[in-house]
Amino acid sequence: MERTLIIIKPDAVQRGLTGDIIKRFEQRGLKIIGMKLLQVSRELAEAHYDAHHERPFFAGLVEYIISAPVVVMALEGSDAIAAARASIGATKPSEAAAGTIRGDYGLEIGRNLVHGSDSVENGEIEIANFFSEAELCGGWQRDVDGWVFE
Ligand code: D4T
Repeated sequence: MERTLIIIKPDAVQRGLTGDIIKRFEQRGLKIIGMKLLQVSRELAEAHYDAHHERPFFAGLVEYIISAPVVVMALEGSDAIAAARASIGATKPSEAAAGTIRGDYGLEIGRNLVHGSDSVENGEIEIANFFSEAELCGGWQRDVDGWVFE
């Protein structure tokens, strides 16, 4: 089982898309093991996007992610990293396939609605950055698991 951090970004929360986005991941079969609404601090935003520190869009990206509340989720499932990123769609929403979150709701890269971890290692790191151990329900038994996982 893999874990991924999903961030429903400020534009998606402001546009009232939170419920739809959560529903898509749930219906895919990914199991929610942590979820909360929060306003991201500048410090946390800079840590989360540290890989992009030198990029010209870094400052704008940080301002965007701290500009309004986000909903963060820790999701668990087989191939959770790839499955979530496939559901999210290409980074540039105008190029994202129809049926993906970005392809259905977005146009611009700086308003791309959702984040999903890009590797198993980063998933673990990002979840630890956003959730304390006490906030995660890692071991809960979901009754439908046998109908989702072989
Ligand atoms: P995130 O990390 O938000 O899930 O996005 P991706 O994994 O799909 O894309 P990324 O890491 O390459 O980019 C992180 C974040 O930076 C924004 N961005 C990116 C931007 O505003 N301008 C740009 O030119 C690029 C490449 C969008 C996503």
